[in-house]
Amino acid sequence: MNVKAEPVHAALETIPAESPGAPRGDDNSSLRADILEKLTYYVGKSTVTASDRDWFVAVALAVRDRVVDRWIASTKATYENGAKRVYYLSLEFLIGRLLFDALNNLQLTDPVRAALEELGVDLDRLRTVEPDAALGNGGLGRLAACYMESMATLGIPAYGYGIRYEHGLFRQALKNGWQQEYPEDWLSFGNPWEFERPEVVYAIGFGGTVEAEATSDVMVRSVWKPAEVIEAVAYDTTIVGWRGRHVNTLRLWSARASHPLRLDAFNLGDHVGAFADRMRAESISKILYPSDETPAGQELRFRQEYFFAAASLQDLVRRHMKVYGDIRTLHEKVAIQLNDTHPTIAIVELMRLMLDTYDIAWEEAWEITQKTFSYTNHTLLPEALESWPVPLIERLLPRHMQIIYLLNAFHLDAARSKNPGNDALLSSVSLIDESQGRRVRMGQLAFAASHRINGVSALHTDLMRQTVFRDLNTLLPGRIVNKTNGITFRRWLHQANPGLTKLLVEAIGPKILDDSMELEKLKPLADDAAFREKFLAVKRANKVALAKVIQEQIGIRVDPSSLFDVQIKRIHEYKRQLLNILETIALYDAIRAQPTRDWNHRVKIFAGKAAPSYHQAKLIIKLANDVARIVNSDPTVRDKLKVVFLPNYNVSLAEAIVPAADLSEQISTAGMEASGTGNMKLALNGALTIGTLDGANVEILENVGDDNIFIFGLKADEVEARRREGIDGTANISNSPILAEVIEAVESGVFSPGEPGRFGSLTNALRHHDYFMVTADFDAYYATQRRVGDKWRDTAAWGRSSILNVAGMGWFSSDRSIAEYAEDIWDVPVRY
Ligand code: NBX
Ligand code: IMP
Repeated sequence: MNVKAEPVHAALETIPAESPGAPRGDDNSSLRADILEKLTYYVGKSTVTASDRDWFVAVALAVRDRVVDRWIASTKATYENGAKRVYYLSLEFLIGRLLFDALNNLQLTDPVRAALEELGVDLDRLRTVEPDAALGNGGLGRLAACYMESMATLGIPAYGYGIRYEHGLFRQALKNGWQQEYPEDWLSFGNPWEFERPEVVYAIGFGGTVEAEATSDVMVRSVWKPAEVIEAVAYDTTIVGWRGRHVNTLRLWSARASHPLRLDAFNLGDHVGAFADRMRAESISKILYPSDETPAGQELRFRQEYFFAAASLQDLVRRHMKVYGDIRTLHEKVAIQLNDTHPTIAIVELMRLMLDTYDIAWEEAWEITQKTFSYTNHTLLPEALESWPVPLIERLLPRHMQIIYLLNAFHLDAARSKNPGNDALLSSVSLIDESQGRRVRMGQLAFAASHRINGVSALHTDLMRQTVFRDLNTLLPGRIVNKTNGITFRRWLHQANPGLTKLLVEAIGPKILDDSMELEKLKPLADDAAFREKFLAVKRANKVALAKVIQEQIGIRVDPSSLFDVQIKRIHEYKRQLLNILETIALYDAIRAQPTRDWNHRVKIFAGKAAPSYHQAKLIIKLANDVARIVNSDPTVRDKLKVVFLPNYNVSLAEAIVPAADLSEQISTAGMEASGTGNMKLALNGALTIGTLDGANVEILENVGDDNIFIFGLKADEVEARRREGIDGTANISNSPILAEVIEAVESGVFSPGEPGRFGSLTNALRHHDYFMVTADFDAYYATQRRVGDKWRDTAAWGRSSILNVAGMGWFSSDRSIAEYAEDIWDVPVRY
């Protein structure tokens, strides 16, 4: 960050005197000396032989030392003041790079840059050698990362718990326009941020039997005797809050065999077989499941879920018992947030620990559980709601299955007595689905065990109440609350867009660095022509930088004065990249029909990964690339239209694209995108949104005003009504000459010469099974894109709207979201 951020408001708190390490200086010469020391004695290289990666490690270690002082102080303070702790359980943390997070939040960017300059090393080059920690699929995982940063910023004693996947989300390459997946290897050169904790290790059982043991003449306790035991080893990463005020822990678990090799087999000469158990155990933390929105459904995935839930619970219960010595006070000192249903088995694990280890009576155990847990729902798509076959749970976790049966019996009894004779309600709230083999519904279980269940945008929360959780909401009213998502401005404004941040600080003062609502002060400047010039100059510089990335990555030259029209997110039918591609083709047809008209110049920028087994999504990627090839090589089109698909979308690529976007495509079928967070990042960086009334777009509209956003298309209730009428697209297509021509072009092989049938499954779905309402929304989308084009011609009007977007986005800070969770769900204080 180039911003000179004087800590005028919240001055850095001094590190407590009893801080164990020698205090490390933040001046250039101390930093330079420390970096050199790390390079020499930890990396083992001289300045002559050091590679960029060596320098990166040396810098990371020098910065990490400065974090650790604060980390130990924060942890100690939490112990000393008996504060309630928040545990954020998530199977995904999509963190990205950490160097600039730490530098920026400790205000060390400029001193480290200067120290390195004296050593002849460029900090920005080092930045790019850090691999992304891609331990997540998309929005859900990135949200967890933003929330960790905000919890530290707000001084909430919080732990993130997850899995230390050896391989994060796959690397995407494009081969002839087809997605290819390659394993991701972020740990191959080591990870300077993590602390291995070989002494923090828990036994995790699987399989086996449950036996009844008499504990007295009248009491019997269940004892689970697992057949297989795996070890969970902790790895800690520090999470630094803004201005280094507070530092939290992200604790990720790695799986290890309890017996690394079978000596008997080894001695008999079976050198490979001797390691078989080890391989099997370690497979649990090998790889992140790359499917989002559809549950993976495999046994290994369920083992991952239990592995990390059980390790996390043992760890937090140990910590609680160490300090308070009484499991009955758990809910007073601990709040556990479930990031979607993936960690739901933790609920049953806590019940098991209380019943079988601590001899707590059922009623009381269940009360403590409900007061401790809360659950965030991220999707309503029925196919995305997680459920596990009863026989699988019975086999892997026999004691847990018994507890689930008991929970369900009590739960259904309560439901029956409140709603006698209502069988439909009973089967809808049941924890066990009987419709397709018996399966445990993790959403229902998470709901029943939580005092709060939250949606991630206002619309999504309303739809939760009306659809998936309608009956549960009647049975257990008042638990559903809305906590609209947010993003951390430290990463998505200060770090990603230093140019804009600097301008904002100059224009409205440094307070914006601490209080996102200060951005409102920008509003009057939208009408100030001189400010608009400066603002657009920053955007222009960011676009030049992105154009360079595009040229380097895929060899396509784009004109930075074009409108950069951006759709970056996972590839999904409901997100409707296809709608965008069809409009691109329509625009291409129009340009070819009248090549000499005074067209706006546009660059359509796509990026995103498809789940490896998601056929239609992969075909959409291929279509985007085929359209790109034809359009980009058509001499009649030239700079009027370029289509770009950037491979391997990840957090770091997002940080390059977001500040350079003019138009943000948020065009999901209404009712299907729970919130979206990319929409917030793009608007915060001055992109105007073209979008449906879906997810948090609704709240973006409210905050930026309807003159500064392009809303189109069916609303959620209209989508539902249309679907009831049928989802054949034939009439929509025949009523839209433009769309008809576009689909015919695709079907006739214009973009797939020699293979006209290539996109048949996409076009057939459009014609006869248009569940995602692409044909129904096409004309509205096309017309709205023309309004976008008209506005773009009026630079002053565009600049004004762009500024008003930035000005209106303060509410979308994850500090606001987390403050709401703290107050309404966790009951913990926040410190600004
Ligand atoms: O969570 C996303 C939603 O689609 C977004 O609308 C929302 O903004 C975001 C944060 O609330 N969901 C998501 O990213 N889901 C997954 O990545 C996912 C991963 C694994 C899985 C199911 C869903 N089994
Ligand atoms: P844990 O909370 O037991 O996982 O320990 C994590 C870190 O917290 C330890 O390495 C200590 O630095 C610190 N810590 C643990 N127990 C105490 C305590 O009782 N007082 C202050 N700090 C503690």
